[in-house]
Amino acid sequence: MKKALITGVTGQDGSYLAELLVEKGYEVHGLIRRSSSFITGRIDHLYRDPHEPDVRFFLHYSDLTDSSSLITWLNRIKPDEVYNLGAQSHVAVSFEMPEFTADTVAMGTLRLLEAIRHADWPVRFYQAGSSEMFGKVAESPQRESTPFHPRSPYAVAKVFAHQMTREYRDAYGLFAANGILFNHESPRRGATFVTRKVTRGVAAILGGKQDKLYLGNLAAMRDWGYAPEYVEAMWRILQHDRPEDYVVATGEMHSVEELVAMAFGLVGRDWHDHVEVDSRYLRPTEVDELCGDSSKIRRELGWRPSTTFEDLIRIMLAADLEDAGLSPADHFVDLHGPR
Ligand code: NAP
Ligand code: G4F
Repeated sequence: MKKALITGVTGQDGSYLAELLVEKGYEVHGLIRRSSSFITGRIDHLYRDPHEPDVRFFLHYSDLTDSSSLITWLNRIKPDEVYNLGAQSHVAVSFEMPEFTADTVAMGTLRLLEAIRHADWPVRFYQAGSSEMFGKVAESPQRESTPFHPRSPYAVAKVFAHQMTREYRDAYGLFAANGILFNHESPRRGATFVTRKVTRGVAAILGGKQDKLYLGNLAAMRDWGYAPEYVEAMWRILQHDRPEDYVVATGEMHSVEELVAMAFGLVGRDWHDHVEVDSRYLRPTEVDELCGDSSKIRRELGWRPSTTFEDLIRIMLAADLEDAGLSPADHFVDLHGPR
């Protein structure tokens, strides 16, 4: 039985990755932070499922800012694979908390790499890199060789983590690989990222809980995919016979305005009646557009996305409508008309 260690297991990707690895028969260990409230909502079903007594899923307290606990758990668990997904992952927040963001994202990765460097068994390491590293893009679509031009403290810290992962691979021969993942979303997406903010907002408006949705830059363009498919890419990257870096993306780009029009359109509403721009959500420096070229991972590892932009918004909106006590069947309209 293979063992995996996941940082950031309570987050969107950590929860889907833990599910995937448990399904594949791994013994899965997740590191969680101490909090005064419950933070395991996305993974409770794995931890507690009484119908799956064979599920090997364990949680341990740690923090990417705390070397000693990282070293302790690495050496106690002796994982075959380490997935470093932990991060202060909100770009806008990183402008307000640059030091904590760098400590978690940049130094946290280095702490983990140092711990692995001293391990006396073979460990495969996955680093959760981001398309934000391309920032003010030098070419479009972006691929593995596109130069980085980060535009936020978060992105600068991710570039450090990416380059440090490459350095440990080259200098010490570690099996250390970078995924460069473009935006990926799901019903488990944090509520303050734009896709989820919009789908939750639509559900709240239909439920009569609010009338307006306040957003920032509607012109920004992103390449949005479906998170469960992206964690499959992470796993494939670590199963390859050599450590490499891969762009993971759909290759399709949409604006925030298109996202908003789609979400309101799916329930027969005109977004102009509900959306207002609030300058508080604008960023000091913005990434105007991101679109990924994932031909390397498609060619070498056989990974490809299958969920379309419309289906992604439908999946998220249906989940948020249900959460709000509304039936998706009663509210969705057929955007395409009779076929
Ligand atoms: P997320 O939902 O925000 O989850 C982040 C995770 O990191 C949470 O489990 C969080 O724990 C944990 N964390 C935060 N600070 C930490 C610290 N100091 N020590 C240890 N853990 C800490 O993010 P996600 O969307 O799943 O993304 C996973 C990773 O992929 C992140 O590294 C992110 O930067 C990167 N990424 C994401 C995307 C995307 O579109 N989703 C794209 C490219 C790269 P708490 O629950 O305790 O807060
Ligand atoms: O949903 P977002 O906050 O995601 P962003 O900044 O692209 O970052 C996400 O994807 C990265 C991968 O490229 C990850 F590395 C990172 O960890 C995170 O998961 O914002 C998307 C776009 C931005 O241009 C933002 O300015 O939407 C724009 N936007 C417009 N109004 C808004 C809002 N973003 C948020 N969060 N909230 C708004 O009201």
